[in-house]
Amino acid sequence: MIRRLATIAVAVVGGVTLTATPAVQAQTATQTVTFQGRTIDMSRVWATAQVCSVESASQVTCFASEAEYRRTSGLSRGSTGDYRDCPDGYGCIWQGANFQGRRLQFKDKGTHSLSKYSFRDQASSAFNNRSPGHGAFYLIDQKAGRPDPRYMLGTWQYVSNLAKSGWNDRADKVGI
Ligand SMILES: [Ca+2]
Repeated sequence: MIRRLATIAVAVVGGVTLTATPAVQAQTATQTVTFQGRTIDMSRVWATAQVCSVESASQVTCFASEAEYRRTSGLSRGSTGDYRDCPDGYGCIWQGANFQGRRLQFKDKGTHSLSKYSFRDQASSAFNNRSPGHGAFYLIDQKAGRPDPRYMLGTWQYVSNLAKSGWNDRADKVGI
């Protein structure tokens, strides 16, 4: 009889644990974005998106291709396939070196957590396409218990391969 009670108790604990799991996941910082006319969770978007543009915390739009981004945004010039794809007024990071792969770009002032955009420890090249007076674009490596190292890109500065300075797949936040 004692053994049977113990079995029931374990089963109840197991049930509670399973029920609690989705609630814990929901507390993870997420960002909703507009992608192909729908509002979806940022963590799901990179499966098919190529460019995500952060205009503000509440306005993030993603595009399936560079061509779609340029057409939708009314940019007259076609893609160059390099750092110049980063539009005027934005700080951009790319998943690959030489400005290849997925691009995430920021316009509004402040510090932005890259984990919100599923881009933490992913940036391999970057460009600060902001005119003088707008200030620097920073890549920030978050450290516990000591100051966060920063990689600064001045106005119109680009880096084709962050590995050369030890910053490949390292940025946790960006500052703009
Ligand atoms: Ca990091």
